[in-house]
Amino acid sequence: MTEVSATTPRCAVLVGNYTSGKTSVLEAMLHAAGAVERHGTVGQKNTLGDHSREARERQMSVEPNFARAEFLGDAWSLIDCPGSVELMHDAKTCLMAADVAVVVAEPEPEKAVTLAPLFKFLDDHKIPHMLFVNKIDKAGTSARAMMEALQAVSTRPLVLRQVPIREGEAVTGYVDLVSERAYRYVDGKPSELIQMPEEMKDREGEARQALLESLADFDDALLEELLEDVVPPPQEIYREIRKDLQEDLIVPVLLGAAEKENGIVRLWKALRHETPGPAAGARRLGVLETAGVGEGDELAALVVKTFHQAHTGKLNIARIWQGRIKDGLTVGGQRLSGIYQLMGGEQRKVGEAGAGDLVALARLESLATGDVISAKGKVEATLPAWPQPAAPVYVLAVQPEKREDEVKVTAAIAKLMEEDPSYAMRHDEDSGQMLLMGQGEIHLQLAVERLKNRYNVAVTSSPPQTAYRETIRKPTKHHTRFKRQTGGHGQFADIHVEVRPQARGEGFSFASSIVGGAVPKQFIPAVEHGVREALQRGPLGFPVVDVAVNLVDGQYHSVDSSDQAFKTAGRIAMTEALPDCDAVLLEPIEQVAISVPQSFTNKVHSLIAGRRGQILGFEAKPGWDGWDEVKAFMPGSEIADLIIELRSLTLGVGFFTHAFDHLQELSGKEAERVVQRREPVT
Ligand SMILES: Nc1nc2c(ncn2[C@@H]2O[C@H](COP(=O)(O)OP(=O)(O)OP(=O)(O)O)[C@@H](O)[C@H]2O)c(=O)[nH]1
Ligand SMILES: [Mg+2]
Repeated sequence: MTEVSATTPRCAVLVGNYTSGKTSVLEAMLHAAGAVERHGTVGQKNTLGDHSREARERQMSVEPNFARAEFLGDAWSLIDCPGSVELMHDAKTCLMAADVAVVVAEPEPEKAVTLAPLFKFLDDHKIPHMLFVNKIDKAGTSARAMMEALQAVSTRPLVLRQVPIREGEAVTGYVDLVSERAYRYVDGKPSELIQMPEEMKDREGEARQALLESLADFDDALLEELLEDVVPPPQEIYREIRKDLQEDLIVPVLLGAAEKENGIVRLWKALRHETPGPAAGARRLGVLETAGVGEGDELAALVVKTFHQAHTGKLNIARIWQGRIKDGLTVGGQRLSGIYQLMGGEQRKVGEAGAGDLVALARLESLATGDVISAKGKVEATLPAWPQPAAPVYVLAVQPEKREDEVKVTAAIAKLMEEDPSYAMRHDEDSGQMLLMGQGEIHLQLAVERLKNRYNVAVTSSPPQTAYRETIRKPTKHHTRFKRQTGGHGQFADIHVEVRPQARGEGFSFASSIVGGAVPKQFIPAVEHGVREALQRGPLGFPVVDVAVNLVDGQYHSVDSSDQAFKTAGRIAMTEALPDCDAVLLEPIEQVAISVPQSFTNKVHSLIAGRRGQILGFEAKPGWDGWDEVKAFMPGSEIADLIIELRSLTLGVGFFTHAFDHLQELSGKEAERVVQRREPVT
């Protein structure tokens, strides 16, 4: 591991769409900086990142990877975030530690749209970011088409800083548009300076002009120079780029191929020269105000990720924005004794950490992601712009394989939720099921695997039950006499009830029009109790709603009548009466709002139609340039796996929210299927 340098450490966070190559870029950066000896690859499962079992098995990042490196004397923390949209919450909270974000993208123009939600997040939070277009080694497309597609999803102007040099199909190097120098890629090593190829000159001149014009939009002096045909010196251009990046006015774009380490030293140098120090990030986040300290040396730190580890307990990853943190600090009633630097799966104990550093704080139980720490310990307030987890879009009913594990499962899921608040858990009263909710199939599979691997509890999972109801369409009158003679006291209750349907949503109501004490007052609540019990499961097998019951007459016996007898009579009366009332199934209808880039809106219309939905309308999504929001009513049963189809239709970027709206009659084949699937009473 490299030693920490004297300069203030900075933090770069690698983000981008799924499999764009972030973990590969991390590996290449670490190798180029000499922080790891061997350049591992994701395919060979020997990268520093993705060391967890779940990540290696999938060959994808399933949690952020943390590493440190020193490049040309500067200390850096690097965070490589998972790219899957289902794991986006981790990326968002880790971005709260960033001095700069490096968006790792792919060159194919059609993939650009997948970056839209991420760009929006970066833009909304004003996080300085650059774009590293990876996999340039297999790029068939022109840089121009690629830039156009990427620009369409970024509100900030993208500024291309390199043009690729091609030999036939292959990209063999690049021209740096600021220094106007040409380089040839050398795999696994820094690029070699070469003579600028003659045929590149026109293209280079054009691209350089575009770069200067973008910068001139934010600087009058530069604009004047351009108008007067004065060529600005490279130093001035670098200065402008640095200033504009730091103010989040532009997005510099660099090219490369992580697996071959092409373009990586260039990326490092851009980061080195242009990334602001932690004071800027602290201002952007308002972290000092939240910590209640002024600018200076007083401690202000922010927890951006929490891990629960089976043996070592809780680990909180914190960025120190200002001041120093030392062992011995009391946080939430506990004494801090364990500050670690992280290098992939390796942890190195250090007694303290200073401004700019990113460290793991061990065994502080009361601390969690989003917490701000000052010298007084954990601060009550949270950051104003702290990212909120997305509402769950996918649900599974989970059941421990061993019944006695129920408490263990609940406790373990609570830990998973602390690590990633975009999980949720709920006990469904209706079905008695424990529902685990999250951001998609992978997200929930991961939870199930982690329960097993880390907490040693095995659960089975199944799709959740839909909360069907039933109601009646016809009124009826019913007479029940309940009479039993068993030794000593007998039981006697006699009632006449009228049952009638109510309007949708009115629920259940019970009344009594008994006169003259045919059923004594004290027994009437027992009748209602019995009626309610019977309504828990109607003739179709589901809870009965929107029914009015009136107790109109009855008889009692001075010795044998009791609460129990009248309750039983109430239940029997309903069980016998309901089959005469033309029962009908009710299915929950939810209002959904589906958000997609406009090019996918038509697909969403057919998606809704295919799921028995009813479109209510669509409009441009506020705050989302080029996106629509389609509103529709959709049956609850169709929402369970909606996200899977929606993502597969929209390259993964579509998302939705939903809320119960009303119950609606369901008949025909669909209703028959539901009734048949209903488990028999046991
Ligand atoms: N051709 C080519 N393939 C690459 C390059 N960099 C990464 N890959 C491949 O792209 C795939 C994904 O690489 P990762 O580094 O795991 O991508 P990631 O962005 O970390 O993926 P997630 O974290 O799962 O989102 C792997 O199969 C890599 O081998 C590159 O420069 N060129
Ligand atoms: Mg990765």
